[in-house]
Amino acid sequence: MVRRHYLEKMAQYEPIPVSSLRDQVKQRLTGMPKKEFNVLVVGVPGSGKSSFINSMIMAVTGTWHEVAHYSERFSGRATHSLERYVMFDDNCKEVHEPHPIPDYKQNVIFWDCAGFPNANDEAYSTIVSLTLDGCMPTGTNVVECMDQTPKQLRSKFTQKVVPNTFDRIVFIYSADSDVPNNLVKAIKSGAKEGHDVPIVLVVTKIDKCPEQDLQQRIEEAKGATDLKGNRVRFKKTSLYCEELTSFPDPNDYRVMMPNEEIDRNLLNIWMSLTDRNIKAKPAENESCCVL
Ligand SMILES: Nc1nc2c(ncn2[C@@H]2O[C@H](COP(=O)(O)OP(=O)(O)O)[C@@H](O)[C@H]2O)c(=O)[nH]1
Ligand SMILES: [Mg+2]
Repeated sequence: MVRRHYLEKMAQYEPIPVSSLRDQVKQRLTGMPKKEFNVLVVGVPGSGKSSFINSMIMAVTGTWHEVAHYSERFSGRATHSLERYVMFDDNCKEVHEPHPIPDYKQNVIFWDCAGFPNANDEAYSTIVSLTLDGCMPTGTNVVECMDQTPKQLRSKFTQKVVPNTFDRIVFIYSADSDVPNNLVKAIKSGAKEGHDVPIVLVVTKIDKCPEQDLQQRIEEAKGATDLKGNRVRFKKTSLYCEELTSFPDPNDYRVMMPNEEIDRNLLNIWMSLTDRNIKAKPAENESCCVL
């Protein structure tokens, strides 16, 4: 009897296959309202923002395409500007291939915005606030804006250039570094100024953090983003990267080897991000299909 209960309980927790989860995400993306769904991705340079954007595409399509430029450390191409990426546009597939999500309306947009660990609170929170207002044009050099006063910034960016509002902020925190508390503060205060955008925390590079430090860093990052105890708006994962997932043959045109665990984490992030019930302030015992 006890054993039967145990087995029933275990069956309840049996994770669904990654392929079913992927189908759910595709359905979710297809069924989204027609208007743009804008996601602002912030984090310090090198935390994995570009890798996150590319990995979120790979988790759904199964193939690697460098949509957002990554590995700036090695190429010397540090992106310090605001970049706009239409997720699953035609760059996510080969020319001769059918689209991996045929009825998807190409309306999910990720914005890659560099943040800085010692961000001067005021300037950076104004930059976040102006971005969320839709007043920062693509390509704006964020570093050059950092030494300006909020007033100067507000008088410089007065025109609304992004027609829709932002729906989510993803804060990328790399587990191999200290929590950039100033940056988190600046993002929170910029997001508050009349926007009320839900913040989702993604802890990356968990492979680079010793196990004994990982939990402490996660708790610190959750504390900073007010997400203690929340499972829906928080996910820890490694991302697709040369160090972990490249094909053994460096000339392999596929570049990255699919990885079930990374895909499961990222597909769950897709489900949380696109959950319509997520409001700016987390409800108590918030739940979503975290599988
Ligand atoms: N080991 C490891 N490396 C990662 C991970 N995520 C990203 N990287 C690497 O970290 C470096 C910086 O990533 P990138 O996406 O360019 O960061 P960004 O500056 O925030 O856009 C690149 O070399 C990535 O390949 C991860 O989870 N594990
Ligand atoms: Mg980048």
